[in-house]
Amino acid sequence: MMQETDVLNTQEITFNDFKREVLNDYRIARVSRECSLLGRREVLTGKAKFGIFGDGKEIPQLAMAKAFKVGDFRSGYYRDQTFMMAIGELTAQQFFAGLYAHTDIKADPMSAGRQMGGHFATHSLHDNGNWKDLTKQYNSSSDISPTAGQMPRLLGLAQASKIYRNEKSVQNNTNFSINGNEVAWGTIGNASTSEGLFFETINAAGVLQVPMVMNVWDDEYGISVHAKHQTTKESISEILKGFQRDNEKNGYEIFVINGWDYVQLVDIYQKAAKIAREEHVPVLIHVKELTQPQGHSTSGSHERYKGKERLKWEKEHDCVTKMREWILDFELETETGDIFRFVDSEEDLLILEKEAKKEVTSAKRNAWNAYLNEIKSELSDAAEILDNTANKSKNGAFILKLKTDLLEISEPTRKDILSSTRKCLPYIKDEHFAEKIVLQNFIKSATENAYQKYSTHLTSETEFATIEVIEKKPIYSQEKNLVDARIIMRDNFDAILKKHNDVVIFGEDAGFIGDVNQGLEGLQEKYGDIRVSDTGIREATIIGQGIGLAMRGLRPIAEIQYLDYLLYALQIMSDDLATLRYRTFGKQKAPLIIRTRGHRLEGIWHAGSPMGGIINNVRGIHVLVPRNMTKAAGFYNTLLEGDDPALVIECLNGYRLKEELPTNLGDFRTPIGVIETIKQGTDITVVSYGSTLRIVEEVAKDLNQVGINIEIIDVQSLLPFDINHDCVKSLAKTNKLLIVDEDVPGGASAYLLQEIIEKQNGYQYLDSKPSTLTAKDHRTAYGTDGDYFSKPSAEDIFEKIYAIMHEENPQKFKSLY
Ligand SMILES: Cc1ncc(C[n+]2csc(CCOP(=O)(O)OP(=O)(O)O)c2C)c(N)n1
Ligand SMILES: [Mg+2]
Repeated sequence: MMQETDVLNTQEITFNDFKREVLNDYRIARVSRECSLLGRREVLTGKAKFGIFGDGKEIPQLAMAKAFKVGDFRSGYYRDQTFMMAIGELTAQQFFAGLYAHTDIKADPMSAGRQMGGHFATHSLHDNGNWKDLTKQYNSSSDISPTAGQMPRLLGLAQASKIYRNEKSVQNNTNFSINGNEVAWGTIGNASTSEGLFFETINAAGVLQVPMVMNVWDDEYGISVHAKHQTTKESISEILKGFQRDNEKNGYEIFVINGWDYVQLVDIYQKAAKIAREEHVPVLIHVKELTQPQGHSTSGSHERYKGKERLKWEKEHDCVTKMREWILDFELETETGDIFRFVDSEEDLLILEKEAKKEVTSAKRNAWNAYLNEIKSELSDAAEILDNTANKSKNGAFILKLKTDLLEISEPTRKDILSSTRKCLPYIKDEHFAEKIVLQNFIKSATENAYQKYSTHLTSETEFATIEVIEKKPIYSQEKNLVDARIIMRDNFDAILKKHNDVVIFGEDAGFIGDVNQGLEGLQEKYGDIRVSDTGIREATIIGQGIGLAMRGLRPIAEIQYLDYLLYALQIMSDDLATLRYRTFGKQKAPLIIRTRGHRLEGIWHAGSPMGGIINNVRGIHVLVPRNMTKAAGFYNTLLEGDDPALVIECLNGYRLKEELPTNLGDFRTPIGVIETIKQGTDITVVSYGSTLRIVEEVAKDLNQVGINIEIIDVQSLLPFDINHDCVKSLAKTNKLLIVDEDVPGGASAYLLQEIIEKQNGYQYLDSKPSTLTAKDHRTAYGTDGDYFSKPSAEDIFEKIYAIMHEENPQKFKSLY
């Protein structure tokens, strides 16, 4: 039997634990608040460029952190510093290092100074590019600035748990999941829920029934714009009520809570986590009555647009103030009449608050010193070199001025250092002395250092870099086995699904019917509806799904039904997928493969080949344009050996053409960044890709008839393009260049021209003007004639090449017109 005294002791211990936790939470909130207050000052005094902080949102984040477990993922936005601090993934010093853009990944683990402060991340990868054990750490996918841009990826992060729990083939991937118990936590501001991406994600997560907890931090504003202009009924939970699950239908669990109510928040977050984690049901938590004590960001002041009443209300409802009041008022009386309190008097809290302030002040100082020390040492080297150069130069007075101006800058940057030293070079261009070489070397090495800091990790630089994957040619059996090309796709995907347990393929019509062109025919039946699945019509979140799944160790192949509709997904590819590795300094990756089909068909929205638009937007993603299905299948095989994201565009009019079926399906590999010369020739180099290649090949025969022997190069890979610089070797032979594609004028053809003429120095070999032949500026009109008069035809190509030859030798090639 338990004695009465034991009960008391137990209670006492329990209460002490509780008290410790509450006071620790309050301390974190205070530290976070002090960071926001001091952070704003750092921006306003010019030490940092821009500040956007988490003040006014502290308390719900403490509750979220308590419910957040190792293995879980966050996909959130710039208000979440308190959460990151509460899970132990952000210190005050790191917070300031990010604000100052300290380029050392150890100082600013969020992005090595590449992102604005307030964009949070954890490290999923070791330095060598291998995955860490994500089930043993707290995970935050790296934030992006476009509002609601964090939503699509959240869907995939949540869906990964569902796949790991239900799909046997991946249950050995223990670095990523323990029985699918991980919850993906989204955070978003109230105003950003107006974005389509939010609604698309909400709907898709409800359909998929994934363990996602969506948190809306509602402060009634989006910068200066009030909720009445943002949200119907001014309430996101009100309008999403129809998503509430009931006894008959799946849906969401929806909670509404005030953001200053610590006790309720802790309770609700525990409930929400349990529902999502155990039942795999998505949850919406609408956290209302939050505030912005310092306004939206350092770019303006909220007194301009909030009335006195609102400002007063915000002061009273500041969640940290409210928690403080609660701590002071708290009294628990036991049955025996004992009274428990968190603090004896306000004095205790004042001490805690003072300590928090002191901690942040010194963290700020340390971060600034660490940041500045690196620059200072570079600065003193530069000053010394300028001094020595001045001593030797007849323009010494000008150079000394550069030096003194540099030393007078109160917060010097690398830009100042390089700018001063580079400005010195013209002063000494005609002089020769040893110090000049020292200066030149200083500039070279500073530039190389800057490259490492600001320009690396665009694509994988690890041993898994796709560009390093070795080519393997298709092997054919002795008897020629010609098949419809879509069979090659299908059988290769079959081989892929068999070989790679972690591959999942999904898209509109990709599951049950095996895609609109039957490239996945029968594979859902064979591998189950988790590995080959249908999705709703929602391109942006199909990509987001892929990004999230890839970030949790799966190898998704996300299908966008037609290239024309990729534009719906292009924003998320550009802002999120393409920048992920870069913006985390190589600490996160999403090797997502995007499969689509396009180029030549007929119709304004059924013929697009907007390659220039795409390649200009997705640097960081490989863009591959195979001319046939064997090449395409080989690309998928290559990509699965590497760890870069890629877009593969199959030729829509190629599925029914005959190709020979290789025997090494799933194994042969098309190399990335390598062109293929598909016809040798001597007179002109014609560079093309995708569906126009076949027309060029046809035309080559007609040109032969008139004595013109063209060399045809298949680009195959637009990003990266021709890493071995093979095109220029062809130009050295033919001295003439024509680029043919079906993009708009100045689209991908202009890019190819720049690569070949400028980067590969092709201009040196040219005897005539380098040319492009593209589609018209407008989109492709419908029907055979629409196509003929919109896109380059066989006759257009023939005449263009003939005209180039005519210009060179009018006698031999008489004018056609
Ligand atoms: C796509 C996009 N549009 C506009 C912006 C500029 N912007 C940044 S934050 C913001 C307001 C967001 O308000 P809300 O979602 O309520 O978040 P809060 O800052 O209030 O927490 C806007 C318009 C942006 N970053 N991205
Ligand atoms: Mg808001």
